[in-house]
Amino acid sequence: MKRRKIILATVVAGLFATVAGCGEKKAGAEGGAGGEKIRIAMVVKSLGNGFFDAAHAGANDAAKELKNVEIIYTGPTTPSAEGQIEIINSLISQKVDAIVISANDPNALVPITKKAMARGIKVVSFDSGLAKDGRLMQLNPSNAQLIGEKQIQMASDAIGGKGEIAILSASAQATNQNIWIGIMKDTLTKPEYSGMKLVATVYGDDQSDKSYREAIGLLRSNPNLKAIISPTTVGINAASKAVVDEKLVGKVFVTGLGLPSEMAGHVKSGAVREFAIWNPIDLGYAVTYAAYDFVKAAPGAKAGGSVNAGRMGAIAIDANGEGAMAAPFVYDKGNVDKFSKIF
Ligand code: RAM
Repeated sequence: MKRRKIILATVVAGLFATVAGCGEKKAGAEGGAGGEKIRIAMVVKSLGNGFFDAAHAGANDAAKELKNVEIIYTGPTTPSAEGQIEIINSLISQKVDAIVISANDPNALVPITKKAMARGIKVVSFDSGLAKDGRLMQLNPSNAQLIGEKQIQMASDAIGGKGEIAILSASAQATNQNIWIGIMKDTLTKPEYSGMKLVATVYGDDQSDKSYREAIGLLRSNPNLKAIISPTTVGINAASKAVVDEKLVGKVFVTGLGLPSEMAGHVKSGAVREFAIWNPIDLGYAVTYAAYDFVKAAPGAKAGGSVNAGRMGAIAIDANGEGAMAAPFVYDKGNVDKFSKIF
C-alpha cells in the first residue's frame, strides 16, 4: 500500500513538472552534464551562403559556451518563404525549443511562426526580420539607417559623386535588403548626392549564377553605368566578377555588403574599392544567446528589456522588440586580407 502511494506521488509530481515546464526551461533545471539538451534551430535564407555559414559558426561557439545547447542548422536550397514554411512545419513536429530565423519574407511566414510560438517554441528573427507578430525579438546586425547611408557614400566616393548607379539585390521580398534599399533611395535625395542617378534595381535571389546574369544585364543595358551597389554578400561577389569579365574595371565600381574572404580578390582586381559588413559570426553567436534567454524565460527577455549575449555583452530590446549590434565596418585594400582569414 505504502509503495503504491509513493509510486502515485511520483507520477503526479512528474505530471506537474511536465506542465510547468511546457514552453520554457527554467535556468538550472536541466542544464549541465547529463541534462536535457536545448535544441535551437537556425533557419537561414538559403544554404550554401558564406554569410550564413559564418553565422552558423557563431551559433556553434555560443552552444559550446552554453554547454547544453544543440544547434540544428537548416534552410531551403533557394531563398523562398515556401521553403522556410516547410522547414518550420517539420521543426514544430520535432518540438525544438527555439527557432532563430533570417526570413525570406516579413509577412508570409508569420502564420507558421505564430503556430510554432503557440506550441511553446521561442521564435527570434535575426538579419532579415519577421513582422512583429511573428517573433519575440528581431536582432538587427546594425542600425539600418547607417547601413543604407554607408552604401551610398561608398558608391559616391568611388565615382566622384557623379553618374548612373544601379542596385543588385537579393530576393525581392527580403526584409533586410528592402529596408536598406528604401534608405538608399532616401539618401540619394540629399543635395550632396544630386549628381547620382539610380537607373535600375534588379534581384539575383542570393544565387551566384542569377546574380551574375543580372549584373551582366545591368552592364550591357546601361552603357553609362558607373557603380553597382549590391547589399548582399552573394550579389556583390557576382557583380564584381561580372565587371572583371566585361573588362570594365576602372569604369564601373562595385560596392555594398561583402565578406572579406570572398572580396579580397575583387579589391585587388580594382573592381571594388571599398565595401562594408558587420561580423556574421558575432551575429549568429548573439542570436543563439538571445534565443537561449527566451527558452529559459530570463526576466529581461521581453520588449523593453535586454538579453545576455555572452562575450557581446547585453543587447537592449526596444519597444518594438528589436535589438541591434555594432555599426558596419568598412574594408579596403589596407585591411581586407587580415579580415579575410576570419570571415
Ligand atoms: C547575404 C544575405 C544576408 C545579408 C548579407 C549582407 O548574405 O542576403 O541576409 O545580411 O548578404
